[in-house]
Amino acid sequence: MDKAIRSKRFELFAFGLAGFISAAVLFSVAQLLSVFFATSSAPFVALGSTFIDFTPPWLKDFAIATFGTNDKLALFISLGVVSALLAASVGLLARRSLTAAVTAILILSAVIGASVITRSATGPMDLVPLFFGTVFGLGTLKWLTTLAAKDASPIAEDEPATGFSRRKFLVASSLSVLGAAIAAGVGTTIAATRNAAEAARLALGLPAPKIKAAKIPTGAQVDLKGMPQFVTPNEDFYRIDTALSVPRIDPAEWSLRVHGMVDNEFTMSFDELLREELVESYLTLTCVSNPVGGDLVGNAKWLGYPLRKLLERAVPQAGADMVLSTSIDGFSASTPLEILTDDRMALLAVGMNDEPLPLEHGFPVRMVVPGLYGYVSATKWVVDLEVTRFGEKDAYWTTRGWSERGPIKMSSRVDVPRSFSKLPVGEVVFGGTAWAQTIGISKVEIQIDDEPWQRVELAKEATLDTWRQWRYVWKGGTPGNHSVTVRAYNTDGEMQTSDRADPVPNGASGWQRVQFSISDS
Ligand SMILES: Nc1nc2c(c(=O)[nH]1)N[C@H]1C(S)=C(S)[C@@H](COP(=O)(O)O)O[C@H]1N2
Ligand SMILES: [Mo]
Repeated sequence: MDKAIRSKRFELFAFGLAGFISAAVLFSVAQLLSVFFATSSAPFVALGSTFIDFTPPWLKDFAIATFGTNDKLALFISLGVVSALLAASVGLLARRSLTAAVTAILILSAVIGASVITRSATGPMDLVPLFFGTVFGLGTLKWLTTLAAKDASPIAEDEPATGFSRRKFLVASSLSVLGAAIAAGVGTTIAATRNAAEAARLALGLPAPKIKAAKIPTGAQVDLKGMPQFVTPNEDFYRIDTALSVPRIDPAEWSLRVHGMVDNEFTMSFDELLREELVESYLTLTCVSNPVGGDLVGNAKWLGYPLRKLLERAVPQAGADMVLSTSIDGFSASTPLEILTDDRMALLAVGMNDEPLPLEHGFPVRMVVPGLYGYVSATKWVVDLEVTRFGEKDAYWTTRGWSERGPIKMSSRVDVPRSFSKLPVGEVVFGGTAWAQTIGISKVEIQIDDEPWQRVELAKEATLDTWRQWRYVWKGGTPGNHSVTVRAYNTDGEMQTSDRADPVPNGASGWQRVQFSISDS
C-alpha cells in the first residue's frame, strides 16, 4: 500500500483515538474525585439521571420491556457509546483545529455541568470533579494530538522517524488509558462500597428494643416560636467529625474487636450485635467545642446495646481504667472504664430516632455515653475497643491539646429571643434550654438588665440524661436596649459557674447574656 495512504489512515485513527482517550480521562478523573462529593457529581451518574428524567414514558416502557432489570446497564452502555463517538469526532476535529476541539470539549463539559448542577442533591461545589476532569481531559488531548501530528508531519516520510514517533504516540496513549482505567476503577469501587452501605442502611430493619424508652411527657416541649424541638430530628442534628468523606461501611463487613486488658477478647459481627437485647434511651449529646450559648448539642432517642454488658463479657483486668474506642477512619476517644461500667446508659448504638444511624452519624455502629462530651465518648463508625490505661494510651484529641477526660459542664442557653432581636412593645416571652446530663436540672434563673435574679418556669423533665426547656413571661418591657442572662442549677443544688472559659481544653463555661431591644415604632 502507498505509504502516504497508510500514514493518512494512521493519522485519522490516531486523532480519533486521542479524542476517545481524552474523554475517558475526563470521565475517569471526575469519577474518582466524585467520591468526595455528591454521588451525582460523577458525570455518568448525572447524565444518566438527567437522561432518565427526560425519557418519554414510551421509551422507558420499551427499555424496561427489552432490558428488564438491566435497563440501567443498557442506559449506561448507550451513554458510553454516544460519548465515545462524540469524543472520537472531537479528536478528528482537533486535526483541523485544536482550538475548535477545545471549544467543543468546553461546550460538552458545560452540558455535563448543567446536568450535575440540576440534580436535586448537588451544589456548586459538586462541579469540582468535572472541572478537574476537564482540565485533565484537555491536557491529554493536547499531548496526544501533538504526538499524532508529529507522526503525520511530512518528515514522517522518513521511515525510522515515523516508527519512533508512532511508538511515542502509542506509549502516550497506553499510559493515558492506564491512568484513566486506574482512576475509574478506584472511583467505581469506592462508589460501589458507598452505595452498598447506603442500600444496606435502607434495607435494614432494626430489631425492637427489649426495653423501650419512656415516652417524652408532653410538657417537655415549650410551646414558643424559635424554641428547638425537644427531640432533634436526625437531619437537624449537629455533626462534628474529622472525616473528610463520610465512611461508608457495609454492615455485613462490620465487626467490633474488644481486646486489651481483658480476660476474654472477642470480635462481634453486626448480626451478633442485633441479636443482643437492645435498649432504647433518650440522651442529649454535646460537643466540647460548643461555645456558651452555642448549638453543638442535640437530643435523640438511641437504640443500642449497653456497653456495660459488652464489657462484662470481656472481663476487664485489674488496673485497667480506660477504654480506647477507635473508628474505621482512625479517630479515637478515651473513656473512663468506670463510666462505661456504672449504671448509666452508655450504649453501643445502632439506631437514632427510630432509624438506623444516618451515615454521617456513625452508621452502622457508634457509641453514646451520658454525661461525657462527644470527643471522649461518642465514637462514630466504631470498630475497635481496647481496654487499657490512661497512662498508656492517648486519644485523637488528647494529643492535640484537649483534656484526656471530658465530663459535660452544666450549661444553660437562651433560645428566644435571639441576640440583637428587635421586639415590639408588649409582653416578652423568654425561652431556653439547660442541661446537666446524668444529674438533671432543678432550677433555672434569669436576670433581666440589672434586676434581681428570678426563677423561671421549667418544662417537664424527660430523663436526667436529656436537656430541659424553660420559659418566662416578662411584662415589664419598656422601649430601649435590654439584656437577659441565664444560669442553671443541677439536682445536687450546684449552681452553673459564672467563670468564663473557652472550649479548649475541656469545654466552655460562663453565663450566656443575650442583648435585644424593644421599640414602639
Ligand atoms: N469517628 C469519629 N467519631 C466521632 C468524632 C470524629 O471526629 N470521628 N467526633 C466526636 C465528636 S467531637 C462529637 S461532638 C460527636 C458528634 O457526633 P454527631 O456528629 O453525631 O453529632 O462525635 C464524636 N465521634
Ligand atoms: Mo465534639
